Amino acid sequence: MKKIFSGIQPSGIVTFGNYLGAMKHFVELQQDYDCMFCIVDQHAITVPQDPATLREQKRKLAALYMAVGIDPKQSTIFVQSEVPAHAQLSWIMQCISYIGELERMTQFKDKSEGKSGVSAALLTYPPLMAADILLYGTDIVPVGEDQRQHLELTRTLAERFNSQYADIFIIPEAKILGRRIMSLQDPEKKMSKSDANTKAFISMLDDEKTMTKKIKSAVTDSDQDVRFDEENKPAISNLLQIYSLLGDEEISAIEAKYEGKGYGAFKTDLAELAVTVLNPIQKRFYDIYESDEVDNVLDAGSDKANEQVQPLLQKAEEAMGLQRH
Ligand code: AQP
Repeated sequence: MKKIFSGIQPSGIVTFGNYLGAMKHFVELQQDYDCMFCIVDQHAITVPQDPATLREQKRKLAALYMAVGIDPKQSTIFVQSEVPAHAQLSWIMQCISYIGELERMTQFKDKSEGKSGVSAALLTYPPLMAADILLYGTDIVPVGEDQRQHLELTRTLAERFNSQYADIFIIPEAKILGRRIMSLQDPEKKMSKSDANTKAFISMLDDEKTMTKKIKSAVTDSDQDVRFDEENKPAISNLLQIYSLLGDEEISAIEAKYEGKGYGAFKTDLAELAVTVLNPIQKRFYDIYESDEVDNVLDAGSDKANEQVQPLLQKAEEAMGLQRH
């Protein structure tokens, strides 16, 4: 069975962007692949996090993975920092990365722009991501469009290591899961769980009232046509995309349904659809979150992951001369 690795940062509560762009697809993929779903807390601390909140968000993310349908009997759910090999291999990956190629990453540029105290780890985020993926002999990495560039770098680093030291890493393929879901307040910006403007995203744990309010106050384009046109009507196109993914309905069918009806009717129905989809997920979430299941699953997940990564980490260290014998 082919191997999949994918991670989500516990840097906030998972949004519709993370869900529709990544998590929703994981549920189907777990039927056909051996999946490792990681809560990448070491990535999250590349920008400042409140420690208690970060801890809580990790547990919430684990419960959300399960609530959306990841079955811990089929897939492995675990926390990155509980598997030290990620940081160990990350150092090796940093040693073979060039500063220039890391500075070219758009995520680094976006997250460091205009900030004075940018952490070195924000720059070395991609070598850690490469380590996450390569450690498991991953064949396929399902991610949103926003992560394509990091995946390309992972492949470059794996090829570089294989040719300079030892041919031990599988070169992973990216499986791009769909278009980016954009901010509800600025359709030029992607929807992000750490956006300071909470109106910009819908969190998977927003209550009915909050979710409805956010959808109704989402920016729209100047006319009233519910029509998909990313270039000229990016805001309504984004909402159409969300509607289509949530309801598993073709965009053309949605356009036909709202012809001549304007943005108001469309937004009211989109809010209702979002509430209908999220209600059962949230119910499952609270049942899981309040039980021992989260810790039991994470304990078992890190045991399994720690066991799996040792042989490859050892080979990588030996190849570079780090092991004494
Ligand atoms: N807006 C998006 N549209 C589609 N897919 C998205 N993903 C993230 N945002 C969107 C996908 O979600 C998965 C997990 O992402 P992540 O948590 O590892 O990091 P991220 O891409 O930086 O996500 P956020 O929400 O923007 O987090 P913050 O605010 O902390 O930076 C990935 O597969 C990603 O492609």
